[in-house]
Amino acid sequence: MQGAVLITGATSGFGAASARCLARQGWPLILCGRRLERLQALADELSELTSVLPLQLDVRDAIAVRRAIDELPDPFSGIQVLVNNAGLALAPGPAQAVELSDLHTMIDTNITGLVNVTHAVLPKLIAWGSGATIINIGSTAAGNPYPGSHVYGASKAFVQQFSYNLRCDLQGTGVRVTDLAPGIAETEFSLVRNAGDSGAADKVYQGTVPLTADDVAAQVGYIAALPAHMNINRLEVVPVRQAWGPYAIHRD
Ligand code: NDP
Ligand code: 8X3
Repeated sequence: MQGAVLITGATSGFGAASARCLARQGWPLILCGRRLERLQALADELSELTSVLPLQLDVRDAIAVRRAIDELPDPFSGIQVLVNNAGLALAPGPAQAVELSDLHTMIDTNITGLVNVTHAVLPKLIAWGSGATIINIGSTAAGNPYPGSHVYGASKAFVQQFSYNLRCDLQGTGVRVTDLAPGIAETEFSLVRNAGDSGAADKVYQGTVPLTADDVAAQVGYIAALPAHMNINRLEVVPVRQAWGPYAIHRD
């Protein structure tokens, strides 16, 4: 029997693609995000494949998150898989030049929001036991510093270490935890990061072959369906065209 999958950030990008992938695998889906119309449209699209609950939720609101999780109706109350995907980058300039409020929004969403949802869902995952899974969407930015990554990359380093630390606490419960860390992927991510400037967003992907949302969703589907005795601690996935650069040396 498959329990429900709760996906945060299902209105776009990896989250929406993961919903489509997991629906094809027959998982009941709880689709979360702030834009209810998009959630409703996706739920309508997938309703022939599986049962879907659209759930308008801002992950930054701990009280609303707790209430929504505690009040889930059947058949969605038994959660087997949590996909902590909601997140964003803002303010691509240097840390010393950007608005403090943008830095706070990244911390509130990528760190506090992810912790809010995890803490609310953990009792259900532990109750499910063997075969339950948390998939946290991290990033190559967690361990790969670059200009303008400041709080974004640091928030993904938190996601990586939190994932590892959770594994220690969940030892013996059967609940698995994976930090799924993609590299450059074409979604609405760059449009959000560049405050709606589509020219700047398009430039990020120009002349290269980035990952697609479906590429990342396929990894989510793979991890969710692993045999219950296996745990992938971290899965870093990048396009062939993406590799590391040298240290930047400042010279006089
Ligand atoms: P998108 O911008 O396409 O999707 C982001 C999703 O996050 C949206 O569904 C959005 O929904 C949701 N979201 C943002 N803020 C909140 C909030 N406060 N509460 C609830 N949901 C929220 O980007 P991606 O699909 O690319 O990003 C998904 C994840 O992947 C993020 O964590 C991102 O950091 C990570 N990532 C992205 C990479 C890339 O190159 N694209 C690479 C590596 C990691 P809504 O606005 O409706 O609330
Ligand atoms: C998003 C990928 O390269 O913009 O996490 O940091 S990158």
